[in-house]
Amino acid sequence: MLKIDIITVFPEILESPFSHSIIHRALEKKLTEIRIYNLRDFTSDRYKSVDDYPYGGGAGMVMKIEPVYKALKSISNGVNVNEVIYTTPDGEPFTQPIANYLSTCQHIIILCGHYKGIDQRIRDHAITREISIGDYVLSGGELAAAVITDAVVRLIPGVLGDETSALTDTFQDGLLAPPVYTRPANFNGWKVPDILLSGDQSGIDQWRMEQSMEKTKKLRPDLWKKMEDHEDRE
Ligand code: 6GU
Repeated sequence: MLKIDIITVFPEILESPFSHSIIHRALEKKLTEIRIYNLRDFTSDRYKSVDDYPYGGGAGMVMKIEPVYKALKSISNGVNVNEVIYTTPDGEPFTQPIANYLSTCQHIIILCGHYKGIDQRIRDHAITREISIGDYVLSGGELAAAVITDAVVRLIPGVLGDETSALTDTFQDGLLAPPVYTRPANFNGWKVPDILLSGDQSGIDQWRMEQSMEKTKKLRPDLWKKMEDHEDRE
């Protein structure tokens, strides 16, 4: 079972994201375990300080080594940890293949970045993977950790009701998902495409594939090109 340990200076931010819907149910069904650790609990000075001024001067504070080191040591406690992830805007862009891989792990730790970042020596010696969730800056790594955890947990077998539904996600086959519709078939003249009402399953499958391809070409030419290049190589 995948265990996810998250180290943060703002544990409250991470309460709600895992308390609802699919992730909440995964926790209830014990398909995964998520633990939130407060970095301040691993300080040893009376001010519980987790940050300090940067060597060489400059604006902003830097996350100190000792509390992070102590937290990592206490959490891993000799057991095998697959990845120690640090969330940071200068990390590797998070993608569906990374989520797929992480969902196959036994134990991951996510350290939420804060302030101007963390002492580089932790990155050099204790972090195995640095992940960004996009090219914009968040005020802290907590929301990124929540995004990563959500994307990973929903892929764990048994978490989604319909076992096949993660396979039809946008990105899972390199294409955007086709449009979906539900009742009524006609809302004030806004109509559901006839093919979906036809009962012709192979026609429907073909329509969905065409829609996926058209959408991808139009909205994400970068993804489309990647898929064409990939097919050329095979
Ligand atoms: Cl992982 N952290 C922060 N602070 N900002 C981000 C990010 C992470 N990913 C994109 N922006």
